[in-house]
Amino acid sequence: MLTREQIDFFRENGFIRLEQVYPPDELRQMSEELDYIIQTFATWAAAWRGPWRKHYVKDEEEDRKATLVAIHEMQHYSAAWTRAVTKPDLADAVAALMDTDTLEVHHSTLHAKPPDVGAPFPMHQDVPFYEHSDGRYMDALVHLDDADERSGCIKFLKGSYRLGPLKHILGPDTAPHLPTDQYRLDDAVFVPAKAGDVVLFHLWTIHGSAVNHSGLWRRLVRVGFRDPRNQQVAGQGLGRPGILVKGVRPKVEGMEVNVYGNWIPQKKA
Ligand SMILES: O=C(O)CCC(=O)C(=O)O
Repeated sequence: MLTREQIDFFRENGFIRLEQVYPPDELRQMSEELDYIIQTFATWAAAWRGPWRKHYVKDEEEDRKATLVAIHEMQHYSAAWTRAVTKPDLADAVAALMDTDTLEVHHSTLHAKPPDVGAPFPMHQDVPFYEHSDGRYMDALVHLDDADERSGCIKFLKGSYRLGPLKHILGPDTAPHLPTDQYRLDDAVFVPAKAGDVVLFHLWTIHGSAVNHSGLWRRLVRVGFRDPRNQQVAGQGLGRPGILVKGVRPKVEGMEVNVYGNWIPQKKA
């Protein structure tokens, strides 16, 4: 269980690192099966693009080489990952921070930065990727490798979740991001973590990360959790019910399950 200090830290800052959520034996299996997924199914051309990137790389060569390996829904490829995303201790911690009695897994996404060339992420909130009606949503970054400033660990703007959902720069040629002159990676605090640690943050916490200059892999898997009462408006996983990891699914007014088991707005009588 979380301490009062941990809950207060999260409320103040909008993020928190939990140490050693996954013990070495579980982590070893997650790591091996993740490598299998990376080699067999993942896309190696997933680096986020856009004009913002020139503020995040040192020169054209670094920009050209920037690489991100990504794939969604690790639990569709590996039983170790099904256990990882539904881990009761993690669900309890997220539910305590969200102050809810019911919690649903919304998605999982791999972000693996290869040695030396791992791509940067612009400052952004995750809300443009999976817009929800309110703030009862948290992301968990499950660390497979030690990550520090040199390997492009996650960085947050402290307390920024209190700004609420912000308007992002969007478009066909760019990943969603916030204006680079107003929201700077240099102003963010970096949160180094060890393999087995989990970094939790609120859906509205502004974050980003730098190029991996370390010579080592920086693999992490983001797992999104929501209160099932918080209805999705748009984006990744829209209409797809997730696995319940705490409590029971409450009946949500205005939504019904269709014949295929997907959530759809209830038809007006
Ligand atoms: O993997 C990273 O460094 C950034 C992750 C991120 O921006 C996200 O999960 O939304």
